[in-house]
Amino acid sequence: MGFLQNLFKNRTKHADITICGLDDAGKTTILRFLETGEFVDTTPTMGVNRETLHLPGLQINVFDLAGQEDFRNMWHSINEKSDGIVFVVDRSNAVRFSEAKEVFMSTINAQLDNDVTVLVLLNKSDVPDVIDKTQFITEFGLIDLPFKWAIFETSARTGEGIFHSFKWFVEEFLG
Ligand SMILES: Nc1nc2c(ncn2[C@@H]2O[C@H](COP(=O)(O)OP(=O)(O)OP(=O)(O)O)[C@@H](O)[C@H]2O)c(=O)[nH]1
Ligand SMILES: [Mg+2]
Repeated sequence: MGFLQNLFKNRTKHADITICGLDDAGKTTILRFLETGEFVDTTPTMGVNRETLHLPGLQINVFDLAGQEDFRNMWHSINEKSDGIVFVVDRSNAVRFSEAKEVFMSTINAQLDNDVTVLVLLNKSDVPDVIDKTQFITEFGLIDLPFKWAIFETSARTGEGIFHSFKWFVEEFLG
Protein backbone atom coordinates (compact mmCIF):
# COMPACT_ATOMS: atom_id res chain seq x y z
CA MET A 1 0.00 0.00 0.00
CA GLY A 2 2.77 2.41 0.98
CA PHE A 3 4.61 1.65 -2.24
CA LEU A 4 1.55 2.33 -4.37
CA GLN A 5 0.77 5.54 -2.53
CA ASN A 6 4.31 6.76 -3.17
CA LEU A 7 4.03 5.79 -6.80
CA PHE A 8 0.90 7.85 -7.39
CA LYS A 9 1.44 10.68 -4.92
CA ASN A 10 3.07 13.07 -7.37
CA ARG A 11 0.91 12.18 -10.30
CA THR A 12 -0.12 15.08 -12.50
CA LYS A 13 -3.86 15.67 -12.65
CA HIS A 14 -5.55 16.30 -15.97
CA ALA A 15 -8.52 18.50 -16.67
CA ASP A 16 -10.38 19.29 -19.88
CA ILE A 17 -11.93 22.71 -20.19
CA THR A 18 -13.78 24.45 -22.99
CA ILE A 19 -14.04 28.15 -23.70
CA CYS A 20 -17.41 29.09 -25.24
CA GLY A 21 -19.22 32.28 -26.08
CA LEU A 22 -20.30 34.27 -29.12
CA ASP A 23 -17.81 35.09 -31.85
CA ASP A 24 -15.81 38.22 -31.06
CA ALA A 25 -16.30 37.80 -27.28
CA GLY A 26 -12.54 37.53 -26.76
CA LYS A 27 -12.09 33.79 -26.06
CA THR A 28 -8.86 33.29 -27.99
CA THR A 29 -7.44 36.59 -26.75
CA ILE A 30 -8.04 35.47 -23.16
CA LEU A 31 -6.31 32.15 -23.83
CA ARG A 32 -3.34 33.96 -25.42
CA PHE A 33 -3.11 36.27 -22.39
CA LEU A 34 -3.02 33.23 -20.11
CA GLU A 35 -0.22 31.72 -22.17
CA THR A 36 1.91 34.82 -22.75
CA GLY A 37 0.94 37.31 -20.01
CA GLU A 38 0.15 39.99 -22.56
CA PHE A 39 -2.39 41.10 -25.16
CA VAL A 40 -1.97 39.28 -28.46
CA ASP A 41 -3.90 40.06 -31.66
CA THR A 42 -6.05 37.16 -32.91
CA THR A 43 -8.07 36.06 -35.91
CA PRO A 44 -11.53 34.43 -35.67
CA THR A 45 -11.32 30.75 -34.69
CA MET A 46 -12.52 28.22 -37.26
CA GLY A 47 -13.60 24.99 -35.58
CA VAL A 48 -11.56 24.34 -32.44
CA ASN A 49 -8.28 25.73 -31.21
CA ARG A 50 -6.75 23.15 -28.87
CA GLU A 51 -3.97 24.10 -26.46
CA THR A 52 -2.38 22.53 -23.39
CA LEU A 53 -1.54 24.53 -20.29
CA HIS A 54 1.08 22.99 -18.01
CA LEU A 55 0.73 24.00 -14.37
CA PRO A 56 2.46 22.47 -11.34
CA GLY A 57 0.63 19.16 -10.74
CA LEU A 58 -2.01 19.93 -13.33
CA GLN A 59 -2.22 19.65 -17.09
CA ILE A 60 -5.17 21.47 -18.62
CA ASN A 61 -6.39 20.65 -22.10
CA VAL A 62 -8.13 23.74 -23.39
CA PHE A 63 -10.67 23.58 -26.20
CA ASP A 64 -11.13 27.14 -27.44
CA LEU A 65 -14.29 26.87 -29.53
CA ALA A 66 -15.31 28.94 -32.52
CA GLY A 67 -18.22 31.19 -31.59
CA GLN A 68 -19.68 31.84 -35.03
CA GLU A 69 -23.16 30.38 -35.40
CA ASP A 70 -22.16 27.76 -37.98
CA PHE A 71 -19.73 26.19 -35.51
CA ARG A 72 -21.96 26.14 -32.42
CA ASN A 73 -23.52 22.76 -33.20
CA MET A 74 -20.15 21.13 -32.46
CA TRP A 75 -19.92 22.58 -28.93
CA HIS A 76 -22.06 20.01 -27.17
CA SER A 77 -19.95 16.95 -28.02
CA ILE A 78 -16.85 18.73 -26.68
CA ASN A 79 -18.56 20.30 -23.66
CA GLU A 80 -19.99 17.01 -22.46
CA LYS A 81 -16.49 15.62 -21.93
CA SER A 82 -15.33 18.74 -20.10
CA ASP A 83 -14.65 19.26 -16.42
CA GLY A 84 -15.21 22.98 -16.73
CA ILE A 85 -16.78 25.49 -19.05
CA VAL A 86 -15.60 29.07 -19.42
CA PHE A 87 -18.33 31.22 -20.97
CA VAL A 88 -17.05 34.55 -22.28
CA VAL A 89 -19.35 37.52 -22.87
CA ASP A 90 -18.45 40.78 -24.60
CA ARG A 91 -19.97 43.10 -22.01
CA SER A 92 -19.48 46.11 -24.27
CA ASN A 93 -21.88 44.75 -26.88
CA ALA A 94 -25.44 45.40 -25.66
CA VAL A 95 -26.81 44.64 -29.13
CA ARG A 96 -25.80 40.98 -28.84
CA PHE A 97 -26.76 40.60 -25.18
CA SER A 98 -29.94 38.56 -25.84
CA GLU A 99 -28.12 36.34 -28.34
CA ALA A 100 -25.41 35.73 -25.74
CA LYS A 101 -28.05 34.86 -23.15
CA GLU A 102 -29.80 32.43 -25.49
CA VAL A 103 -26.53 30.68 -26.34
CA PHE A 104 -25.52 30.60 -22.66
CA MET A 105 -28.84 29.01 -21.66
CA SER A 106 -28.67 26.34 -24.35
CA THR A 107 -25.04 25.60 -23.43
CA ILE A 108 -26.00 25.18 -19.77
CA ASN A 109 -29.15 23.17 -20.51
CA ALA A 110 -27.13 20.74 -22.62
CA GLN A 111 -24.87 20.10 -19.61
CA LEU A 112 -27.50 19.33 -16.99
CA ASP A 113 -26.41 15.66 -16.76
CA ASN A 114 -22.75 16.56 -16.29
CA ASP A 115 -20.90 17.74 -13.22
CA VAL A 116 -19.14 20.82 -14.57
CA THR A 117 -17.76 23.99 -13.06
CA VAL A 118 -18.84 27.15 -14.86
CA LEU A 119 -16.74 30.30 -15.07
CA VAL A 120 -18.46 33.32 -16.62
CA LEU A 121 -16.19 36.09 -17.82
CA LEU A 122 -17.55 39.57 -18.46
CA ASN A 123 -14.88 40.49 -20.94
CA LYS A 124 -13.88 43.82 -22.53
CA SER A 125 -14.19 45.54 -19.17
CA ASP A 126 -11.69 48.16 -20.42
CA VAL A 127 -14.39 49.59 -22.73
CA PRO A 128 -16.51 52.46 -21.31
CA ASP A 129 -20.27 52.03 -20.65
CA VAL A 130 -20.34 48.26 -20.30
CA ILE A 131 -23.21 46.12 -18.97
CA ASP A 132 -23.37 46.16 -15.17
CA LYS A 133 -22.27 42.97 -13.40
CA THR A 134 -25.22 42.74 -10.98
CA GLN A 135 -27.68 43.33 -13.80
CA PHE A 136 -25.93 40.64 -15.80
CA ILE A 137 -26.17 38.09 -12.96
CA THR A 138 -29.91 38.72 -12.71
CA GLU A 139 -30.59 38.71 -16.46
CA PHE A 140 -28.62 35.52 -17.05
CA GLY A 141 -30.20 33.78 -14.03
CA LEU A 142 -26.82 32.78 -12.64
CA ILE A 143 -28.16 32.44 -9.08
CA ASP A 144 -30.26 29.46 -10.19
CA LEU A 145 -27.45 27.62 -11.97
CA PRO A 146 -27.29 23.99 -10.81
CA PHE A 147 -23.47 24.05 -10.99
CA LYS A 148 -20.59 25.50 -9.06
CA TRP A 149 -20.05 28.84 -10.79
CA ALA A 150 -18.32 32.18 -10.51
CA ILE A 151 -18.31 35.40 -12.48
CA PHE A 152 -15.35 37.73 -13.01
CA GLU A 153 -14.86 41.02 -14.82
CA THR A 154 -12.00 40.69 -17.28
CA SER A 155 -10.11 42.46 -20.00
CA ALA A 156 -7.87 40.52 -22.33
CA ARG A 157 -6.48 43.88 -23.42
CA THR A 158 -5.25 45.07 -20.00
CA GLY A 159 -5.18 41.67 -18.25
CA GLU A 160 -7.70 42.71 -15.59
CA GLY A 161 -9.19 39.67 -13.87
CA ILE A 162 -7.65 37.10 -16.21
CA PHE A 163 -5.28 35.37 -13.79
CA HIS A 164 -7.54 35.91 -10.79
CA SER A 165 -10.50 34.21 -12.48
CA PHE A 166 -8.39 31.40 -13.82
CA LYS A 167 -6.91 30.82 -10.34
CA TRP A 168 -10.42 30.30 -8.94
CA PHE A 169 -11.21 27.91 -11.76
CA VAL A 170 -8.03 25.86 -11.36
CA GLU A 171 -8.43 25.64 -7.60
CA GLU A 172 -11.80 24.02 -8.21
CA PHE A 173 -10.02 21.23 -10.08
CA LEU A 174 -7.24 20.87 -7.58
CA GLY A 175 -9.82 20.58 -4.83
N1 LIG B 1 -11.14 46.20 -25.98
C1 LIG B 1 -11.04 44.86 -25.88
N2 LIG B 1 -10.97 44.10 -26.99
C2 LIG B 1 -10.86 42.77 -26.83
C3 LIG B 1 -10.81 42.15 -25.56
N3 LIG B 1 -10.71 40.81 -25.74
C4 LIG B 1 -10.70 40.61 -27.06
N4 LIG B 1 -10.78 41.78 -27.73
C5 LIG B 1 -10.83 41.96 -29.19
O1 LIG B 1 -12.02 41.36 -29.68
C6 LIG B 1 -11.79 40.77 -30.97
C7 LIG B 1 -12.19 39.31 -30.97
O2 LIG B 1 -11.31 38.59 -30.12
P1 LIG B 1 -11.13 36.99 -30.24
O3 LIG B 1 -10.36 36.57 -29.05
O4 LIG B 1 -10.60 36.60 -31.57
O5 LIG B 1 -12.66 36.53 -30.12
P2 LIG B 1 -13.21 35.04 -30.06
O6 LIG B 1 -14.21 35.01 -28.97
O7 LIG B 1 -12.10 34.06 -29.96
O8 LIG B 1 -13.99 34.90 -31.46
P3 LIG B 1 -14.24 33.57 -32.35
O9 LIG B 1 -12.93 32.85 -32.46
O10 LIG B 1 -14.74 34.07 -33.67
O11 LIG B 1 -15.29 32.78 -31.65
C8 LIG B 1 -10.31 41.02 -31.28
O12 LIG B 1 -10.22 42.18 -32.07
C9 LIG B 1 -9.70 41.25 -29.91
O13 LIG B 1 -8.53 42.06 -29.95
C10 LIG B 1 -10.88 42.98 -24.41
O14 LIG B 1 -10.88 42.54 -23.24
N5 LIG B 1 -11.00 44.33 -24.63
MG1 LIG C 1 -11.42 32.54 -31.14
